[in-house]
Amino acid sequence: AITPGDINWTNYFRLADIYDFLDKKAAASPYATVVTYGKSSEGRDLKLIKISKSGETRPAIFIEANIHAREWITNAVTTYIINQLLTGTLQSRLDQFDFYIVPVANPDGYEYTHTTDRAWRKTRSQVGSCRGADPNRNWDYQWMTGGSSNQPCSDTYAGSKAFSEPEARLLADYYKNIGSRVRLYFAVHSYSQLFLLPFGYTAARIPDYTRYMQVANQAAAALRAVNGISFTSGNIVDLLYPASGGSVDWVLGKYPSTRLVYAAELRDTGRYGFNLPANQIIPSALELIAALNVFLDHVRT
Ligand code: ING
Ligand code: ZN
Repeated sequence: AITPGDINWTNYFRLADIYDFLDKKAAASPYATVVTYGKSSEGRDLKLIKISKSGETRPAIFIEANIHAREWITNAVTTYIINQLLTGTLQSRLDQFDFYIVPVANPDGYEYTHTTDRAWRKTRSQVGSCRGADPNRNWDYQWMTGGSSNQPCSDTYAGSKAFSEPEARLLADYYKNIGSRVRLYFAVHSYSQLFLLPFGYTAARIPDYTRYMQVANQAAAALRAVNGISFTSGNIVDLLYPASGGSVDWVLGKYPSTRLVYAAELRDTGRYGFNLPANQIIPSALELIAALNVFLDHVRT
């Protein structure tokens, strides 16, 4: 058995181990603090780690992972990034930015994928005879305007109303404290190897489409240079499907001056899908960090 908190990047870990890792990293750093920003439907803590050398005055970077329960690779690469920020290759970024990182945005769903159903996507709130809403269809911006379901049993159920799910609502409530300082919002999903540009609710291009595409393509080139993996960049509706009520839509809709707002779909393209073998965590993290460095350089000034 592995001691709680002693996570590594050659295995996937339960929520308690991930939260213990956050606590231990924060205890060991003068710059890191674990924030409990609320409780999930089933009463689990919702946690993020805040890393700031500036007293929270610098431009900020927000990384959200595992809002969908089955997308395990997303928490693994995110804890890897946290570790590199505090004790590794990303430490110098703390002289430029404050970081706010949520490794598991949907802890009830994540635990359910370990105990009961590996393919679970949603939260675990009770809605009549079915459980859960899609926390990436539940945000209060153009909610239920396309690509989401009003059927509680659907995997893309938007919820009974906008922000019915505490996992989405409380993350947004926390975000309001810092949103005006955030320069990059990065929502991490899997799988399909994509850099996705808002919006999900409409096929219309954002005013900054050209710049967003240039930066995403540059990030994809940097990512590919690490292990030869190809990511494609484009609008959510062009590359996937209409999807309203996502976090990136809310962030860009409410904070239009945010310099970059992307969602990523990590490895792979379907061979393993959500069940990406753990020996791909480190290569996935290293290539994502190459892309992240492009995004960070872009929002630096
Ligand atoms: N894909 C995302 C989904 O929620 C997405 C794509 C991202 C849609 C951001 C809207 C906004 O469907 C996965 N794999 O979950
Ligand atoms: Zn997802």
